[in-house]
Amino acid sequence: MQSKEYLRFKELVEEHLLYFLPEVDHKSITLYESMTYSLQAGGKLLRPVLLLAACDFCGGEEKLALPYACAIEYIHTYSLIHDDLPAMDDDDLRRGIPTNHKVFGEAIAILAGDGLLTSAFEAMNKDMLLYFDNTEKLKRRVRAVYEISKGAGCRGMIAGQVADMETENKQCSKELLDYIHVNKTAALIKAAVRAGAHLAGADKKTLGELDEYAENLGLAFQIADDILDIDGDVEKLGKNTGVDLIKKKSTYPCLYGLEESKLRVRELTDNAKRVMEPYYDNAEFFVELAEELANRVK
Ligand code: GRG
Repeated sequence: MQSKEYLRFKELVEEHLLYFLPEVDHKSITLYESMTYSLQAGGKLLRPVLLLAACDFCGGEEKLALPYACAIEYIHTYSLIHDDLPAMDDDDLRRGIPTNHKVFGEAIAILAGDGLLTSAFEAMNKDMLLYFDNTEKLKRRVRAVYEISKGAGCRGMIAGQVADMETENKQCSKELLDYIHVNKTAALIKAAVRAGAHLAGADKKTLGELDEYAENLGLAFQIADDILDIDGDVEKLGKNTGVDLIKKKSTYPCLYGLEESKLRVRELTDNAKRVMEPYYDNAEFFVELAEELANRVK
């Protein structure tokens, strides 16, 4: 993502990503190394950037949203570490480098994921402690934490992951595939914009529009990711093995084919843009981001 605004938010997150992690005892240095290894592996920081952008869009100071932005990246990173484990996807590479369990071993990778997940809530709670005497500001923060917990939890990302795992090697209905995408991917993306909007005290209408934007963006993002995965697997494993591997997974290209998947990415992207376009210049970031993400699979 190359837009100036994206890079500015991304830089802000990069500068603070370690700052909100709890200090660890020197005896836990391996744990800390393992957590920061994955955190600093060069992710796009899409979710924290969206959180900051939503807060900014709704008139909030982006600085106030930083602990929550970093927290959502801790949660996202934990989910990737766990997803790569032998018990799940058993992947060797993530973000272009060896996966956490390949470097630190399975036990430490599990604990690093746990450490990142709990650190997210520690960071957000530590920030909330500063606002005990200001009910309005505290309420906004409590709402943000609620959104993030819901998106990451068993009514969101974890539910999607379980459904995804349970359909592996099985026929998956289109309805179930949508359920997986909405929960596994779109839920945390939606949580990011909703949390950012709440922190700025957004009204219901704006919240609803951001929500619709994020759901369309999240779905388009997942389908695009699955399309990109096909190219990656085929390149890595050769055409036959690559295509066989793809068939084991519940993905949009597998059910609908490549061309229809690309059309669906376009349709969802247009939906996302249409929600934000009435805001003209104020929503430039959101419109450009949707377009940039879709262009990855044009
Ligand atoms: C293990 C609880 C648990 C959940 C796992 C996130 C997830 C759920 C699985 C990862 C596999 C996957 C393809 C998920 C879909 C979401 C997605 C496209 C993740 C990758 O997000 P990016 O592209 O990654 O934002 P970077 O590395 O840029 O942060």
